[in-house]
Amino acid sequence: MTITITAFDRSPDGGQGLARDTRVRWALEEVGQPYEVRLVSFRGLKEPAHLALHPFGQIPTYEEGDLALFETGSIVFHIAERRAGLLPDDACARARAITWMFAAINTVEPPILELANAIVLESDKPWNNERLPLVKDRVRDRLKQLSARLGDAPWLDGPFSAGDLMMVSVLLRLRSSGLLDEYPSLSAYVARGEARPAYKRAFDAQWAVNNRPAD
Ligand code: GTB
Repeated sequence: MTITITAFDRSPDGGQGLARDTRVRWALEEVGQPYEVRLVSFRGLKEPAHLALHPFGQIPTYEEGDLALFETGSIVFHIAERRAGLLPDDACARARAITWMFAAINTVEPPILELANAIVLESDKPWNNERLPLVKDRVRDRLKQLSARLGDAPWLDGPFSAGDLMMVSVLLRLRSSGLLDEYPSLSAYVARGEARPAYKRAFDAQWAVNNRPAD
């Protein structure tokens, strides 16, 4: 059955891979599942046809036959559950990998999004200079804890899993802030993720869309 995801018609990052369709593309590439992409404009996101798929008017979405999903955590979990390659067979190891998926989006991603908002949306606010260091320190707290848990291991819990895919995807958003460089083991962890052939295919696919000639 054909799988169709949605992505920005033109991502504001110009193809740096930071929009969240990249993590879904990556998961599909890891399990060797071909997919199609429907590009949506910012206006299209808020139109009824897209809102029927995504109540919050965002990308990405995932369609497979009668099934329509939104939320990257749910989409990546769905892909990982149904095809081999992203979750271990052992029940306990599988539960731990799923726990890391939740940790990525529930515990690590929120302060990173807070930082992105502080930098992109709040830089002109009179209180931003005072608040920004606090927001950065909240990100550092999480990075320190994550780095301590990762230690010298290549991945968070045994072989690469959907937990690592989500965690690396979340951490990638930090690169331009320089904060990741303060934690060399996490920088190396993210680099290992980016070096995976499946990530490269996902990145290249979204890059090509975002750098195609103007219509
Ligand atoms: N929790 C949802 C999920 O994980 O699926 C969040 C989805 C989401 O935030 N989607 C964003 C969106 O559609 C795109 S990824 N925004 C449009 C809107 O809300 O109207 C967020 C994103 C966008 C752009 C960059 N960038 O250019 O650097 C990075 C991340």
